[in-house]
Amino acid sequence: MLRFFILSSLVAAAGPALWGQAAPSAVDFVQPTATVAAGDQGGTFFGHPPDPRKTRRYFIAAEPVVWDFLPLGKDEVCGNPIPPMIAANRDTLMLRYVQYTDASFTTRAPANPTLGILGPVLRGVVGDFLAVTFLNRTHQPLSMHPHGVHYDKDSEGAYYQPLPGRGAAVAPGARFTYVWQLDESSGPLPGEPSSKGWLYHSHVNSDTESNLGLTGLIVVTDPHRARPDGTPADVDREFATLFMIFDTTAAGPVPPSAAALAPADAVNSLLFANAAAAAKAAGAPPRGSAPDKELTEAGERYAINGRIYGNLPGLEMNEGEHVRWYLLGLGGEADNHTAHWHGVRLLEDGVRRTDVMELLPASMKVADLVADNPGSWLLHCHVADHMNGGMFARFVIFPRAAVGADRSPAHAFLGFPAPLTAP
Ligand SMILES: [Cu+2]
Repeated sequence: MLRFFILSSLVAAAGPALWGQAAPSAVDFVQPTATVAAGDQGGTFFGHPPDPRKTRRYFIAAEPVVWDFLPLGKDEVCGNPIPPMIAANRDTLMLRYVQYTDASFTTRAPANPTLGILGPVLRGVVGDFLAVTFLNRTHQPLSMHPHGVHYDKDSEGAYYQPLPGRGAAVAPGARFTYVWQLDESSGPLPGEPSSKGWLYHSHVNSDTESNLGLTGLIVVTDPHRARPDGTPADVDREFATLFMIFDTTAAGPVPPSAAALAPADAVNSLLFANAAAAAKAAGAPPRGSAPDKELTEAGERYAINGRIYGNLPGLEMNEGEHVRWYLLGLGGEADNHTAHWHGVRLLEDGVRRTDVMELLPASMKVADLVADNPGSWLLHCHVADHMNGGMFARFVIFPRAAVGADRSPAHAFLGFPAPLTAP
């Protein structure tokens, strides 16, 4: 209730003047390619519907969310004092991908808390198609652009000239069904681990949309090394972690008029009235000047899955388990990360033993570990500035004898299952 009141007040305080004074943005360049009036014009793969016996169906909406980078309110791992600018600005308006169980988009699929801000994990084996119906429940054109899979132009989900595909920019309220083939080139080579992780993210204004939280993971498994449900047969548990410095001042486009926004859209409309937009309206300092740097630093969050200072929950496993970790990076030139696990050693992409994985923006790596050392351990970025900024989490290996709440549950794979659509 208090949170709603604060948001309402902020929306009211932003006022119509803010909308009128915003500078034109790159998004003004965008002509949505999928509209409410046209209906869903997707669902095909190079002109034909995919074989339903090989197609896994997903229903993903983009929705606004009030995101807390620090839900515990403190650092229980390293005991750092939380910087006042972060403690005072915990609620951040972001966008995220949310999975639903069917095309009515009424029942949410269970979400995995260890994924944090990451969207739902989409998965299949080589030979499958993923048919992903995307519904845009925000006020700005968005998309889903996949890495690593095979697609035609309409299912590329990226907006640029000339001739953007039909799924390049999905208008507010509209939907589009992307069809992605998990062909041989999207799966692992025989010498690679039995599954690969690929990023997906919105790609109308890619950088801004990643900073708003619109990212996720696709997992493709080698069918010869898979269980019947498509999960890799040689591992017991999966985790995915995105190392990314979020710029929480990332501004969305400005709606045509404040009057066009319904009250129910208050949370969504506040996205357009965030700190960056307010600064612009007030006369923003030139880029690179000291005040601009302060503004940027005030909005930076050195996060793992959108959580900071040890606030990412659920990285728990049991002694003896074979655990697969999908490592992702995104962001800008400061996003050079070195993910370091204490207490365990990992096999990087099947070729190198290490306990540090190097990540650059759009890096996608697989690390396998055997949980052979029970205890509570630190996972952190080894870049000193990033560690100091809160880019760390705790993971736990429960001893073999542990029972009950001290044992990690057996449902251990990422993603809400999407069975093949026809038997
Ligand atoms: Cu880092």
